[in-house]
Amino acid sequence: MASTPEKPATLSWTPPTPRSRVGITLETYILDGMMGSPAATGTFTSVLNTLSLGAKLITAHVRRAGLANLLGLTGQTNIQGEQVAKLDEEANEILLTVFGSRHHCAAVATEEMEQIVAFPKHDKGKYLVVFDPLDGSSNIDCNASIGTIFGVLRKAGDQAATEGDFFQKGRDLVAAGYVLYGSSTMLVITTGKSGVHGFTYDPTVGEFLLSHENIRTPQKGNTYSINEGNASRWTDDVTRWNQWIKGEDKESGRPYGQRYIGTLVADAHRTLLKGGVFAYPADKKSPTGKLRLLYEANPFAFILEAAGGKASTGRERILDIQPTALHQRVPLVLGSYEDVDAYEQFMRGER
Ligand code: AHM
Ligand code: MG
Repeated sequence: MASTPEKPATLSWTPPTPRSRVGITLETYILDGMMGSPAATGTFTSVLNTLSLGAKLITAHVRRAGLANLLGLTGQTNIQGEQVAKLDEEANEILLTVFGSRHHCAAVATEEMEQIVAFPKHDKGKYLVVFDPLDGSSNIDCNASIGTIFGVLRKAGDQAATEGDFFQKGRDLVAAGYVLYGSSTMLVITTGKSGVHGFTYDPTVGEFLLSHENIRTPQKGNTYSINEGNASRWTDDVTRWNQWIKGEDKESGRPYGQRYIGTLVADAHRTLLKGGVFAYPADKKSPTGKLRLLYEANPFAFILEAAGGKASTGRERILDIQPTALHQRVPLVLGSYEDVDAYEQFMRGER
């Protein structure tokens, strides 16, 4: 008589290798404390989960924009004097709604509104959030990549939040990240020392899944990213750097190739992954630069530094700047450590 094979008492399971960690969602990652942040209390986790919810809701709108009459302009201009696109407004409303309905965030500052928005009854909330709800507005109508940028700051005390509470240096951010609505939607986040991690959205299950663990920016790249149409407005030092980076020199890998999308999230994301340098310098038209310190430059500087790269105005570290206004602009140069270093040498007149 054939004997029945004995069933093992336990089944063994080996955790998947990093490349196949398909079961790790953003929520799990945050909850497990794998980001190793000492600030990862329940409320901090809740802020990050709220951001994730906001990103899912915005991605749903972005993906349907052409069908849901969400392309085009609202006819309004924002406080920066820029035309407001319908998706700008939608994305802003979504983030105000998700943060306004949780108690952990006392107030937010957004590119779309002149003043901060403090949430009544959330005075005891321990966090402040800054965001550019929809970056790259000029790219919406042509189906090119757009994004959302965010930063999380701590709030001291139990009193109602004021604008001054937001004037913290970028190095004091407790978390920063962005969402890129590209060929897929990706959320990249860091709490600083915990490293930079990327999650790709799977629309079939409605989750952000870990796809890029511990992103490191190459020490040196081979592309530069700048709006070359502004060349006639540049200062001499920027012009000299630009000519140098396009010059022929086999040893240093020049000329660099040029890549420019015109959406900071997309240009900085490519630079983060592949290395090289992105620059939006001050020029004759924008004497203090175009990009905004609180919700564009600081989050990206925080991310690039956490990934081993560098971010500066060309003359000083972005994360050391003391903000004095909510919508303050700064020149921004970010990317591979060596490439940003070379740019700074031109600004100091050393090259
Ligand atoms: P936005 O936040 O209103 O979309 O503007 C910021 C954008 C950045 O995404 C991008 O880096 C820059 O403006 C592009 O500016 P330009 O069109 O002058 O090259
Ligand atoms: Mg922007």
